Amino acid sequence: MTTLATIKEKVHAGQRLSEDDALALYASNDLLAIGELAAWVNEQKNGANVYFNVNRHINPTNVCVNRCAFCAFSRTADADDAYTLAMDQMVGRAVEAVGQGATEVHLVGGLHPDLTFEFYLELLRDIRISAPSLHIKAFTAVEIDYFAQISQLTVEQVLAQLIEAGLGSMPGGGAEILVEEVRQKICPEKISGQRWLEVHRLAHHAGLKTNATMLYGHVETAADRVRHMALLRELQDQTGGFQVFIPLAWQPENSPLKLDTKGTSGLDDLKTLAIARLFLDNFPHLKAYWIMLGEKIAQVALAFGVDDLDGTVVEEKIGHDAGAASPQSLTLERLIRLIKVAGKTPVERDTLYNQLRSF
Ligand code: V47
Ligand code: SF4
Repeated sequence: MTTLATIKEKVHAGQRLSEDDALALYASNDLLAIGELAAWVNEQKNGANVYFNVNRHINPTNVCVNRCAFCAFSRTADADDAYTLAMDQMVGRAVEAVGQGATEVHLVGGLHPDLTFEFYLELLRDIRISAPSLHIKAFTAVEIDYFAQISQLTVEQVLAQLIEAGLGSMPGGGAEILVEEVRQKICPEKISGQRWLEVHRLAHHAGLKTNATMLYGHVETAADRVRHMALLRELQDQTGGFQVFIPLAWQPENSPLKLDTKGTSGLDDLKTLAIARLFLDNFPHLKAYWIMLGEKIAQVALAFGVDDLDGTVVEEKIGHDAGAASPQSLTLERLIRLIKVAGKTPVERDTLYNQLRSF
């Protein structure tokens, strides 16, 4: 029988936790003990630093050929509120972001049936020319795979052309839960979990750093979450290309998936973050994405093993279309205050976790 005491011993001895250990943590009600252990591990890795960046999200289009059941963002091309931004609108937003101190643009969107791969290459080139100081973090593994399909290129070739055009790193979206039975229920049209991992493996081989997410709080079990994290940990052992793990609390409004939930509980959010910190021993960073968690839980998460709060964001659609109650943007001052009040050191980072300034 795995007990919290034996897990604690293992963690203090630097031993890796098993999937059974992680399940035992999920079964435990001792949230504070789990959090304290996760905070200790985080302290060894990151000291008192809490990272954030100044960034701006741009979602080129909400038109998507997939119909993921949990998603309230995607539209069919003929829907009244379908949109596709023009090239100059997107470049304009990137330039505006630089004026507001941003160092990163986060670019992800739907799988549009008519936009070409060339359109996306041009978008990267134009942003690079007009806003050369911005790091472009763009396109989930799902989009990369789609570009390969529509251009009849291999994923390796797609990545090489994107990098040449200005791609700096990849965000962690599209992972959902990597377990196939869960994907069949929530996103049957999406690439498989194995394909998601393969695209990230190829991105790491191409020299890109990438992030990894986990969408939780829908039909998945604790065992599915732990399997998901085990698959990420395995790939990270092989490539070392992941920077940060980001659990995404599912926002349940306006999507086709109707479940008897008003969203994840604060307890589940904190436990999930803490377990991730303990289980993913080879991930340097753990992000509490305040957009989905809300500012308050994200702040409390800083005492549960979290060392990153994402960024200022500006104009978030994916969570807000699904009812997220958080604001669309946080100012630099507010992020700094949130972190300071928690007794930590706010550190502005760039996308690749280089420290820019601390406060
Ligand atoms: O892949 C979709 C998720 C992801 C909902 O890498 C939802 O730094 C909650 O991946 N409720 C896209 N989540 C967002 C994403 C992300 C966000 C911030 C930072 C980074 C990073 C990545 O959002 C999708 C999907 O898993 N999602 N619908 C929803 N209703
Ligand atoms: Fe499309 Fe992404 Fe929404 Fe799925 S989650 S429907 S792939 S936009």
